[in-house]
Amino acid sequence: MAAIEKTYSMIKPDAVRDRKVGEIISRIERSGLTIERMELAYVTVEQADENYKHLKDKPFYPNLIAFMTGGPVVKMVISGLGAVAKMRSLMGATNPLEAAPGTIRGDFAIDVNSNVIHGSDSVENAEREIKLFFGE
Ligand code: IDP
Ligand code: MG
Repeated sequence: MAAIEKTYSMIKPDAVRDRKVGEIISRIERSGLTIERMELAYVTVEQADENYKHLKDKPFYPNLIAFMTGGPVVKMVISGLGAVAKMRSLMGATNPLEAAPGTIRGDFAIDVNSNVIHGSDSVENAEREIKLFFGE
């Protein structure tokens, strides 16, 4: 039985630039999840480093940090039954080439370098990311 939990998500700079915010938010709401907090803001280099520290050794890491700090994102705290897994399934696979049609990445993203949306992968990481991006 799924519990009510919180997750952290952000609409990435590519999707904000391309005016996809409204469509993405309506999918989240339509799924039954609740947007508890939402803010348009720039991610700092420090926040991007912390959020993606598991990828520090990857060749694409410098590009990832530049991409994530290169324009505003929409930061969100989202709550609901099984919110972490539900957001991950709404988002689709990390690589948009593998993301199913009907998922956010499957429908809006072109390649893995700019894949439209972030979502926490566990309840523990969600708590950490909410503190990192909303500061509490
Ligand atoms: P996730 O965003 O689905 O949780 P992670 O493996 O945590 O996937 O990777 C974080 C982010 O790093 C991805 O969303 C994507 O922006 C970027 N990324 C992951 N793998 C690649 C890659 O192979 N090339 C370029 N960017 C990547
Ligand atoms: Mg991840």
